[in-house]
Amino acid sequence: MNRSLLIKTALLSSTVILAAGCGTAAANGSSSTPAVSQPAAAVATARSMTILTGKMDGKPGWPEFTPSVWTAPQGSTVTLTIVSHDDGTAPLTSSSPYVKVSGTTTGSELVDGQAVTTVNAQNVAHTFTVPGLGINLPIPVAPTGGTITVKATFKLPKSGTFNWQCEAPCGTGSTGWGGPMITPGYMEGSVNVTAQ
Ligand SMILES: [Cu+2]
Repeated sequence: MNRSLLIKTALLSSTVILAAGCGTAAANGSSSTPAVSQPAAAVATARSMTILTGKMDGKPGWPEFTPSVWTAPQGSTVTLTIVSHDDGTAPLTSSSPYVKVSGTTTGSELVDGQAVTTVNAQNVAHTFTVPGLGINLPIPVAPTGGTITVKATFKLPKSGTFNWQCEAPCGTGSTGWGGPMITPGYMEGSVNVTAQ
């Protein structure tokens, strides 16, 4: 067996152990290496949010994330999927920190399956930004009449209520910072991380 095949086999074995949830290296019988202890609460959790346009939610000019509040347990690793229907841009400046992905386990996010670390400032429609968790996910503009999907994985090491905010000026008023930008349930909400 060549080296890369060995590594593949080892990876497969550990995947099986993780999937089973209760396996050990000894039970697997394929290795004499001591079992690496997994963090007790390394629970994989999936969450999803949808971004509706104001037209869709019945309040023109007021796009919204729904649900705007979700809960996950402390210690979990969350894969968040955000499906956006919004084909309107809310450009940032290219020097804005919010064009960059941060806080994810890979350092990137998947946009329609493609890993990116930044989104072109002119192409940003929204962001999902959680300062208390160091998370920023820029959401690109969706194709007209279609959707764009942003997927990212991050850890939730501490419990508490963490507010999120869209940092792209997608709201009302001359600056785009009014209306939905300052109203919970639209471009603001929270992530509630429950203590284990
Ligand atoms: Cu927004």
